[in-house]
Amino acid sequence: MKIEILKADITEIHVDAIVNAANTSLLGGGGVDGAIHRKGGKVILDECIQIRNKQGGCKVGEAVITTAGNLPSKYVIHTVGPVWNGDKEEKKNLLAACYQNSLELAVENNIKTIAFPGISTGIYHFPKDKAAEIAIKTVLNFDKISEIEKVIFVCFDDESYKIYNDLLEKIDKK
Ligand code: AR6
Repeated sequence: MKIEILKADITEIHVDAIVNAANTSLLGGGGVDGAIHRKGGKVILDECIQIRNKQGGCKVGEAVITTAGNLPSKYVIHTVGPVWNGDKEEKKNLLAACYQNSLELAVENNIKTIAFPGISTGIYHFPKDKAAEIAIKTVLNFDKISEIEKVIFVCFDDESYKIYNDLLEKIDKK
């Protein structure tokens, strides 16, 4: 498995699946969620509504999958990150669960290349450095990671891009 760090808009990435930082309603919102629904078109929302009707949305830490409409990827994996407040240890575990469950869904759907945004690091205020550490650790420790060919961490700002690069450099040197 290869790890790549990009400073980019995730809606423009050509991979099997991009991950969306959604909310429990699955009905869209702001941030990366808004961008994905806007560019992907109505197909994504329609499939999200079908999932809602079946299982009542998506819980924090869990993930669901839809096709990707007009986006260059084949699928969108929607996961719901935790809001950074209250019990911080619990929130860290829930963020790890987002990455873990997204990867599980990827393997189940034969997805070989996947791009993650910084789940919870926008409107949900999870500290960017802690979130990046959890993201990288969870990916590297995923038991079926050999079934994935490439994981891209998509950073939207310079600060996140530097955090991911610094962390990966540290790991390389170990
Ligand atoms: N491509 C890549 N990354 C992006 C993009 C983009 N187009 N747009 C934003 N980011 P956020 P959250 C980054 O707020 O914190 C929504 O309303 C952004 O800089 O999108 O998990 C949902 O419906 C940040 O680093 O998601 C939920 O209600 C990261 O993506 C709520 O926001 C996540 O920021 C979820 O909040």
